[in-house]
Amino acid sequence: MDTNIQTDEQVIITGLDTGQQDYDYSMTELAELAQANHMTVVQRVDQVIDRPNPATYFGKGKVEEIAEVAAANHATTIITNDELTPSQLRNLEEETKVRILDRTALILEIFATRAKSKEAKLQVQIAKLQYQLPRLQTSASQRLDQQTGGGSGFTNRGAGETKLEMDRRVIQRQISHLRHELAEINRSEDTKRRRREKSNIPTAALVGYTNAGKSTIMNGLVERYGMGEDKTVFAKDMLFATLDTSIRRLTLPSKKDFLLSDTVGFVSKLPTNLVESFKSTLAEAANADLLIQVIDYSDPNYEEMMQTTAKTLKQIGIDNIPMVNVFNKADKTEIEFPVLEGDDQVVISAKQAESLDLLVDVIRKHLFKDYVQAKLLLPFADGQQVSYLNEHTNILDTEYRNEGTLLTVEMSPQDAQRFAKYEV
Ligand SMILES: Nc1nc2c(ncn2[C@@H]2O[C@H](COP(=O)(O)OP(=O)(O)OP(=O)(O)O)[C@@H](O)[C@H]2O)c(=O)[nH]1
Ligand SMILES: [Mg+2]
Repeated sequence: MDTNIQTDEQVIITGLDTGQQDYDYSMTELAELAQANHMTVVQRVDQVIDRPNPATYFGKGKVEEIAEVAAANHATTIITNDELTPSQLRNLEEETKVRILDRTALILEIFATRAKSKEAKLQVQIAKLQYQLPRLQTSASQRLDQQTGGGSGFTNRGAGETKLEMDRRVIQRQISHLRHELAEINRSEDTKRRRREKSNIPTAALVGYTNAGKSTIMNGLVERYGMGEDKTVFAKDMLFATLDTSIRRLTLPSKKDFLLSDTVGFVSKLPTNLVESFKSTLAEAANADLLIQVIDYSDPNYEEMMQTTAKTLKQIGIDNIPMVNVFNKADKTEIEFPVLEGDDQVVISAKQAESLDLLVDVIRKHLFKDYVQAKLLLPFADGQQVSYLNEHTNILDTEYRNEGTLLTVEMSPQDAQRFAKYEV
């Protein structure tokens, strides 16, 4: 069943402008997140204030205004730009009589509908339960009021243990159970990853803001350099189209192989629980030799998006991997594709296959910079070694001598070591 099909819900988005630089942008993004969750934003309400009200997030007058705006627009949900404390959430809901969804819960809802693989589903489920855990009180205490005694189904209920404590325990147990399941999956993923590491193939990881075009670039490169296999990934104009990591092996014309990974995109204020839960998915990027940051150059907020990516990478603990910037979707801008200075940035359009080669040049310069050229003299008896070189290295020149074959070869440092004894 397609869980994405829902009836559109009317919502209002609300935010506190405490003077933060990227406030407007984060509100625009909040509206996009709501749309991604199949909601129709009917109004936006802002409050300029020094700091949030600890009890109700907004000031008292504003809460009344929001309740009125919600009622007048038949909004069934009010979305807040920040994650609320459990008591703020409860108080706001009581005072407005409308469901409150904070930014974190909204992102969790989107992730939950998008998750397809077992791993992604587990990760989202863990993050959701962790979000719920400190927020149980309202519903639990309400249920306690309604309790008629007995028949709760729990036989091990100790004396004095409240319904709330019980609910908490159940959730904690669920979390540890799900973590266990996830660990099982990761163990096998780990094994696969280690195997890849051993194979000594350089690895690049696509990272960046959601909807920037990472998966489209991946597909474009797979089509060009993926050795004829149809292994395209899902790419679509929606936030969080990708929630898993896919890895593809690509072979450049000079027999240079590398692995390219495509993974979940970022958004500002990505909930900590979610980042934590998705660590195993993001680990692929952490193990890369090169990060390729994809940027939607046609988005007026692309600089803020770059900052978000930088912050998120830091949050995951990735801070010492070389990174190149790929300014994508240039076809949607007025900008001519300029050739940028240096080897660390490039302007492309994933929709124009030729421009992908500009990116390939950048990748090549980084991933294969340790490659060396050497002249090797292989005796005719060592024909097997020649076939290996033919298959795995870039042979620039071949000469037949009396003593054997003289090859000029470009190869990885590992291969150079392996063939050192043939060097002339
Ligand atoms: N015009 C234009 N559209 C592009 C370009 N690159 C990607 N797109 C479109 O942008 C949308 C998002 O592309 P994806 O490749 O799914 O983006 P992503 O970065 O993988 O996004 P997530 O998986 O959600 O993080 C799709 O509709 C693509 O067709 C480009 O260079 N030009
Ligand atoms: Mg994607």
